[in-house]
Amino acid sequence: MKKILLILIVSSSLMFLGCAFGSIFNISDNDVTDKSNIVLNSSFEEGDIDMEHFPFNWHVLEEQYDMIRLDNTNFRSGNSSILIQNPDQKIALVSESFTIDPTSVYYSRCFVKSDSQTKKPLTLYLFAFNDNGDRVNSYSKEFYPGDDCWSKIDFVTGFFQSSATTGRIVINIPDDSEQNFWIDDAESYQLHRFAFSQE
Ligand SMILES: [Ca+2]
Repeated sequence: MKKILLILIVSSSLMFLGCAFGSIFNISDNDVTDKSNIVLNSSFEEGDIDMEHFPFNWHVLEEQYDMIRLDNTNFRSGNSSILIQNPDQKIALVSESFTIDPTSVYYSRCFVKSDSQTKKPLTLYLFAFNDNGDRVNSYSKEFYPGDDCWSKIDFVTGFFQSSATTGRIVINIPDDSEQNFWIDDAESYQLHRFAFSQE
């Protein structure tokens, strides 16, 4: 009973704070090698490079469309990444939705690169929604890209609200018109399920 109570207390705290809990579960790249990434077009390989077109299965506000395109000269995996050119406003890059099991632990990550050290952070989010489309969980992590190399942002999440059924990855790019930003391999993996007492 004490164990169940402890789980409930930790669960309530994390839901309230809406934070990730990497300190509880230490996840490495090896933990996802036999798992399936659930984010569609996570490597930004699907789209029309010749038309400098937007990648399939990702969304952005219509007025920001022209600042974003696929790039086949800079990529971390495959043959392309997404390039955000000299953004003079904040841009939210939103994935297609995917199914969430609220009793599972998820590992999410993306890789980012910029021309030089940034003063404003780029933020990776995992949002969970219920069947009505209401956001019921929000997890995030900030990162300051720099040094003209690919860097990883990642976090582990769990203890979702029981009503959570779908999720989306969102990448917030800062307004910094002196920078180009590249993003590749924006992924999420379902790792483990929690066991719950049936009493
Ligand atoms: Ca790629």
